[in-house]
Amino acid sequence: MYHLFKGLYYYATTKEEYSILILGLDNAGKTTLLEKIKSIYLPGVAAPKQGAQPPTVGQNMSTIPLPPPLPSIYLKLWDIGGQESLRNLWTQYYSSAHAIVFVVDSTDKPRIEECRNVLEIVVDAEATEGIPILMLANKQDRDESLEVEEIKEVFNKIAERLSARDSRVLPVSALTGTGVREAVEWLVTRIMMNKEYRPPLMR
Ligand code: G3D
Ligand code: MG
Repeated sequence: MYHLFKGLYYYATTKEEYSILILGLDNAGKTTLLEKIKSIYLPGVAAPKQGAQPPTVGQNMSTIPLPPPLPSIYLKLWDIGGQESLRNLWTQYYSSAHAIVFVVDSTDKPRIEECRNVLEIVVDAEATEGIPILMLANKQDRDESLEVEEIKEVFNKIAERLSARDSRVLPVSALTGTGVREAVEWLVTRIMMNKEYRPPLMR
């Protein structure tokens, strides 16, 4: 009897947890995105403001229980610093990640090639094989931003190599929140479709 109750309690209180890595160059908007997602899905968390994000040293992590009507799971979001010196730390997170979000500053045309090269290294890493990759063309609220179609073109070469992979490019503004729910919903659908290949943790 005790074991039955223990089992029932476990099933009633345990949820699947999926880890999502938020990557991209420094200043792309990774921390703003994490803060925005928190403000949408966690009660009482304020939205991020312009001028309020210090450059990320190390990492920010947040675990978010998704509210209905989304599936009852935890998303564990990792925002790891994007400065060149920090990028070699990313690889340590790959094998436990269920999806990767690659944030692009759509207004930073001079660095778009660097962006492409960095993403290429990420998708070529063995430990990211077979997990969904979402590219976000961020800062779409700014007039001078590249259109999502232009960003798609830049990433076309990688996208060809990703053909067998689950990937997508979506326009967002981490600051205003436009497109952020759609991005989270795409991720949730894909990580759950992929759960046989990369199972969630239970907690
Ligand atoms: P990072 O964590 O990738 O390094 P941050 O990037 O989240 O720190 O953001 C870098 C700067 O871009 C910040 O400017 C932030 O407000 C801004 N930013 C992030 N996302 C958006 C967006 O969608 N639209 C606009 N217009 N700005 C954005 P500050 O001035 O705070 O340093
Ligand atoms: Mg940051």
